[in-house]
Amino acid sequence: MPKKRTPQEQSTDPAAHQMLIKAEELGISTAFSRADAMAPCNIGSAGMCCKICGMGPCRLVKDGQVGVCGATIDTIQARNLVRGIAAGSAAHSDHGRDMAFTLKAVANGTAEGYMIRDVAKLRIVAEKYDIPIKDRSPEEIADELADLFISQFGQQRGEVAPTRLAPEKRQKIWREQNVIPRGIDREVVEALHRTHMGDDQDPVHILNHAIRTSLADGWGGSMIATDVSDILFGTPAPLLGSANLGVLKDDMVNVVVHGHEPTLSEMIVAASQDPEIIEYAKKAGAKGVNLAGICCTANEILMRQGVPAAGNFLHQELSIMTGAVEAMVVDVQCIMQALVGLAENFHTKVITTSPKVKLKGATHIEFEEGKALTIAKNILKEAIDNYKNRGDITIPENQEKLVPGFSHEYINYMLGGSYRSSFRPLNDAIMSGRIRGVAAVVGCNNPRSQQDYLHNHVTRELLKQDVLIVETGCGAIAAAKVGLLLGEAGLEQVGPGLREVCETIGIPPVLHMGSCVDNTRILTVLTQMVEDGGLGDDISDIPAVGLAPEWMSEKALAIGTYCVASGAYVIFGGSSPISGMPDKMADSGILSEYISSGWEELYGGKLEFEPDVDELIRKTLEHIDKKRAALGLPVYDADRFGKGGDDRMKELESLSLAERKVALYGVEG
Ligand code: NFS
Repeated sequence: MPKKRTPQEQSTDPAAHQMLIKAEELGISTAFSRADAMAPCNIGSAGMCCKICGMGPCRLVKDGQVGVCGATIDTIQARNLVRGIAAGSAAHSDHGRDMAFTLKAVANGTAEGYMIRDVAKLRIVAEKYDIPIKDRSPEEIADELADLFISQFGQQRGEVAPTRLAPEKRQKIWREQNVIPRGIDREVVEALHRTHMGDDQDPVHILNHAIRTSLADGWGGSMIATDVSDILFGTPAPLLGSANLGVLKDDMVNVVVHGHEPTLSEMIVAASQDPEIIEYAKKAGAKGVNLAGICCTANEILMRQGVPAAGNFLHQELSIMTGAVEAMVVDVQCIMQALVGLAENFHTKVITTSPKVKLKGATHIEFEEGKALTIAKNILKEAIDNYKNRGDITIPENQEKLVPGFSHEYINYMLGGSYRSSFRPLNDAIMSGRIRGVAAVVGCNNPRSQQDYLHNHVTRELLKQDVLIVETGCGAIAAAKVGLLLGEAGLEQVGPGLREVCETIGIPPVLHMGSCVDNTRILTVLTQMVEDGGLGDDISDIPAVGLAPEWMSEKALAIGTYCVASGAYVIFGGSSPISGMPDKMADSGILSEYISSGWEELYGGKLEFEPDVDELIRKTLEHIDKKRAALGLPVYDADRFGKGGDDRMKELESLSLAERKVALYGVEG
């Protein structure tokens, strides 16, 4: 029987503790308690089960055992993995497709309430794809760009267009390995075809297609999603936000938007400020409508509008547990089926909005971009009408401020200003050793580990080692909840070199770069770091690592794989979906080894699953130092810069000029 954990063991977040105690008192199950009650199947979780045909499922647990068709363990694991990557790529890319359709509708004036908010970005993106911009209206440019993006999904031959934005050397590697995606949908379909019974059975060949499929996501669908979102809703720049359940209000109608696509949630933000809606809410006895986000929808509207985040993935049920949520509005992805049953214990209405996602028992108000504003207002009116049904509420006080909004464009501007925008100052700081390297700490919550612990522990430990951190997804919200996304507030936790850089530029040591599709911003940053010089000529040369300590979704597998294909070392925490090996099998460990050192040989990046968090941190630092050495950079020395930044300045101020020279340069006179 698996162990039942205490709330403190289930989460590091005090707001979650309060809600988990309430759940226990009311006898309501949550993902936390269900994870405790159900141990994962140790055969399936390790990838030792094949259920792709009706002759099985086959479980390969004995030495030398094969499936009914003769399939070996490595083939089965490769097939399972590529199917997960295909599902993840499909989810991100379908999101990108819908964004491209919205761009087309906006260009043609058929999308109610939408506009092109960032014309500058529209022109920059269009130029990257050789779309003429001179003497053309934003709508004309957007129309052609939308057509180009839409065509990438159904393209049959050639190369998916965004791949040409990668560093030259990277593109050459992809061409040599024949992994450039031909069309976004084509690669997902082919992944399913190849893994149908009796098709591709060479694990290395299957995994080659895993790379191609993931690239269709990172340098395809996801990149399109991010660029179109910025064009339509604005490229993020820093602003002040807040995070955790304390953002819910006891005297307002609370509407939680949850899921992934910004199209509807942005319109709900606009509708919530409409005088007609505010008046409607007041008539219902509330002060107004209070919006809050969960999961990546939270990140989308937090990055651009400063709308507070009620929490990350594992907070979706907990927000309803407050009793203060009139409606939870969901679109696609990461939505737990348990929400409807849970909401029945309270007054919360769960409203589904996507033609692709329905939950039995939920209210369905289907979103159409042609009537977006009207639909958004109708949804809010449903929520307001529900305010009178509110019973007892318990809103935890916990909330923390944060500064999100670090788009690639803003980081570029912040490092060099309008006229000299560049990543060179960042490269210089890495070259001098003030910054040891960069780590992306991204991805989900997983109720099998203590909520937020791995994200924040890894982040804090790396900051002490002068590693600059960029974050997206639920990881970013985890950091936000403990104040790591604030400038000064986070700085006492970081090493002296990094601290000095952060103080000089005026940034937090942890940069929130957006939702999970916005991991493509990280690809763009890495590409520009290569182009700005000093750190080699490909992404694989940069001292950088990607980490997903609490991963659980197939989208995370897709992201991890496209980062590897782009040249990054990627480490996942928790369990590996391909770890299982029957005792003493002849080719034991072949697959784990292949996605690590095998892929490293081909792409310079590697994928590993590391359950031990200390080991994960050690490997991260080791890799950063290995890349520094390969570039001929000075060995990282924590004491080289002594005390950093403002601390150091205060010390120096108290010295005479001569003493200062000695202190600074080690020279007398
Ligand atoms: Ni990413 Fe966003 Fe969160 Fe994981 Fe789900 S919300 S797309 S998949 S759980 S980080």
